[in-house]
Amino acid sequence: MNKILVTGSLGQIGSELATALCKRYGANNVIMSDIREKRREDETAECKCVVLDVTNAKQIARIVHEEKITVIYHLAALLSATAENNPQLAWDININGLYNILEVARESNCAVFTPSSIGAFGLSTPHDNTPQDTIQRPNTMYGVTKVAGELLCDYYHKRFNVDTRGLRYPGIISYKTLPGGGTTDYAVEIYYEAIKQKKYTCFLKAGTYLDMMYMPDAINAAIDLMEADPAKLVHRNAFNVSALSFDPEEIAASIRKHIPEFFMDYNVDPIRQGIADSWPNFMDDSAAREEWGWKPEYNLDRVTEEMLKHLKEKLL
Ligand code: AKB
Repeated sequence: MNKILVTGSLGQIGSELATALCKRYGANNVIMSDIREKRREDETAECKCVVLDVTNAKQIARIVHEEKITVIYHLAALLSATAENNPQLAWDININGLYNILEVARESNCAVFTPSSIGAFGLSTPHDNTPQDTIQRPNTMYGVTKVAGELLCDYYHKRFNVDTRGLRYPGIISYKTLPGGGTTDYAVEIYYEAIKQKKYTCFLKAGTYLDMMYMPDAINAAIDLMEADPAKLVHRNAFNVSALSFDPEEIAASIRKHIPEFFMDYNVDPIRQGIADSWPNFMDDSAAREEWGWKPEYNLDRVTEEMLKHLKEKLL
């Protein structure tokens, strides 16, 4: 049985992924880790939870060794808007942190899952039906770290035979843990504000189409990829995975099917708008479908229904 370490496990994806891994493989076989200790009431852990700074190579090696880790889901990273505000820290966490994880994986023979992002693309990338293999010239530090991360993971696989795998995640929507510092965060905030105030001021402008995905699809994608037959994987570290593509007007219209009085206006944030404009409208994910059977389950109206239902229970 594999022993799994999740880094960044108090973050938006890490927290729900850790819970799903505990369910699938048993809580005794999963270790959650994050740079901070659990502190909020809703931060529950079924499994052991340790403090781990991914920029500290010795600390990672000690935990991997002591816990006899065989698989690492490496979720610790800064998101796009935060990374743009602090590019030096973004490089340190997103690149040096990944390098430390890959080195430990090489020495201890661990498999590694690393999320890349739609942020790995840039203005010169085709925006519609963005191909799996295409131009990647991002103009953000986040994008630079994501492209470099994809290449580093490919390198560790080819050069050292480390079993590295990864996905280019779109914006992830969930009602459990809030995202922090991303450009796609509006697609989560809008549901919170729809429940709390029946109105929302959007920081991206109408017509800004971006790939998005509901959390259960994002979790299944990571686990399915890690369980996939390695012989079938051509694009190991950077699979495009698409599920939804919408602009702020379309998500607002979906919410109005349940809250007809919901009102949205705009106060565009130039930094995040600039980032969003450089990202795909929707990606071609046929490689993921062909190589390991990727198939999302949630469309926008189903996501809206679930988000509003769960947030009502949580917030009212
Ligand atoms: C962000 O907005 O930074 C992330 C991402 C798409 O990588 N959600």
